[in-house]
Amino acid sequence: MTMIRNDKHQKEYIDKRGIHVVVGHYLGNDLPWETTPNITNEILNTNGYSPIPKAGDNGQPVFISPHENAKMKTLFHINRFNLLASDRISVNRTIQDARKQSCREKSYVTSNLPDTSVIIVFHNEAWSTLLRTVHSVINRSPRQLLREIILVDDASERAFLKNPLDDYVSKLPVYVKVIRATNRTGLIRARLMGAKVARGQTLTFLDSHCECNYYWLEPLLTRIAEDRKRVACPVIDIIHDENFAYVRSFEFHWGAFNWELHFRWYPLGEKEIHRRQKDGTLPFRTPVMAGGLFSIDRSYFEEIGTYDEMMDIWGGENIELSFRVWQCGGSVEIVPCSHVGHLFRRSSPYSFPRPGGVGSVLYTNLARAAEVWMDDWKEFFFLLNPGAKKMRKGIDVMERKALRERLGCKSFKWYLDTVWPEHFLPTDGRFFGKIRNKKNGKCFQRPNTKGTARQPVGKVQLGDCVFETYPQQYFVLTKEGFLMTDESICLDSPEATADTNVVMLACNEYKRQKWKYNPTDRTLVHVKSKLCLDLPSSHSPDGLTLQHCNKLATQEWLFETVTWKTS
Ligand code: LR7
Ligand code: MN
Repeated sequence: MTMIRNDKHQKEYIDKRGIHVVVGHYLGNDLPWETTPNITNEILNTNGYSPIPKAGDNGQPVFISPHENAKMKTLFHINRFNLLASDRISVNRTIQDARKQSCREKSYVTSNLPDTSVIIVFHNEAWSTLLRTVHSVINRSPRQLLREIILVDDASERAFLKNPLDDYVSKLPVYVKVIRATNRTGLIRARLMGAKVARGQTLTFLDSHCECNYYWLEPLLTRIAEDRKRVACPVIDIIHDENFAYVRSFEFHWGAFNWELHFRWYPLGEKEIHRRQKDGTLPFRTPVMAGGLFSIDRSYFEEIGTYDEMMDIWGGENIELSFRVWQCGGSVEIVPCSHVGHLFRRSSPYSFPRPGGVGSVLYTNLARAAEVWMDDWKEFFFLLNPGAKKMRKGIDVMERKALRERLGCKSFKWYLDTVWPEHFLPTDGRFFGKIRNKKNGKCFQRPNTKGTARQPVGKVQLGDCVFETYPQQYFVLTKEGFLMTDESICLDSPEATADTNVVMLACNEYKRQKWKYNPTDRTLVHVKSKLCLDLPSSHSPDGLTLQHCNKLATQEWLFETVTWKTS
């Protein structure tokens, strides 16, 4: 079985001390959980919910004592989170109000807002996490705005998710409808089943392991009331997979993607930060939504073509919906006064019961999104992702292309230029390719990603140039002089003095990251220090350095274009 890294979710940033911090991540794998020892059907079908008074209250972590370690570890495998801890926390637990002061001062007139149907799809979710999601919605939403909760069971196998669930929700003070897929259909089609029966003016989607914070719903619906073509997402806080602590997340990140079309969080662009300095409660646009948590006007959802029904199981639908909404005249935004916690896991607990497993499912979904929405850039995606290219022949996206036509949507170039000008994809005015040193013939190579940090931050190495497609050695040089590569990292010189190392760091649009390539003498000059990029030195031997310009071959760089467009 092939292992693919599907590192989808993470938030990370360089803090004031220059330390790289990862605050949430998701490392999917396709290890069959069946190989996990000692999980009997009896354990799987037992609802172990047995809350201990005050455990986890106020979003505090719950720790399991060492003598229960073995039990904890066994149960951890079932959902890939600490089920024993979750089962000890009340489904009605309190959490800390994660809003900042300026948000708390806002008031909302609920009578002016549209109501919503909350749609939660699940496959083999634990009782405690699923019901904690439901109760957090009920406890922290104004009753007038909560039309109903729709639970869509995507062919779960657990006994407690059948009749016991129906009985339990029938006694809740809010109307909760449970509908079921007879066969595993995947989260995208399961959400469509929910949307079909929903009656609210808006739809609000949540994953089945969330905790809604205080006043989470009003700010989202306010944005839609003002403009029905807005898709509103909350700030996603972190519920810790090991101890269920509710951890407030950063508001200064937006969602986008990397060269593999995997969702990524990146620090907000400079313009957006600037605009928000006056008022930190202002919603900000996001090029892509995370996917699981958002509100949308119900009729607008239908108008723009709901989801691509041919997308299976998991993945890609958030990219597709985001491209579609932006390119077809709507907007996707993050509303900083709305916070919802989501349980982040490091791997996926469920099977992908399809030929080819997670890889072919995800790549097919991504190939569909690319084929319909990315114009020229789909060729870039397929060039760099042979796994997706393999799926390309087998997909039929005629209907989705017709939808794009019918809606008169804008180009992907418009999307990049307007919605995500900070992007690191090649474009017409940019160099894209390999950078080779004249003296030793070696190529620029981005730092290896090691450990938990996903953005490949570190000193820049040279490697033997690879002739085949090799994204590690591909770089973009923008007209403005930023030398960037995948994952939004840029060539930077923290010291900006002679004989110090250059590094790849999160792109930040500051002068320290600007370079000027001089095609006549082939130097790459650091704009701020006027120093030249050079090979490692005895003083700084671990990577490329800045040195006084000396016209030697070690300071000559050959830019070799890689063609990515067919036309
Ligand atoms: O076959 C399936 N059927 C389902 O009903 C597979 C999953 N599901 C359910 C599942 O029970 C859960 O409620 O679908 C939901 C999402 O699945 P997760 O929680 O395993 O996925 P995730 O949290 O890794 O998923 C993120 O990416 C997905 C891509 O398809 C979806 O867009 C998820 O909604 C999305 N989750 C979030 O955006 C939460 C915040 C993460 C961040 C940042
Ligand atoms: Mn999830």
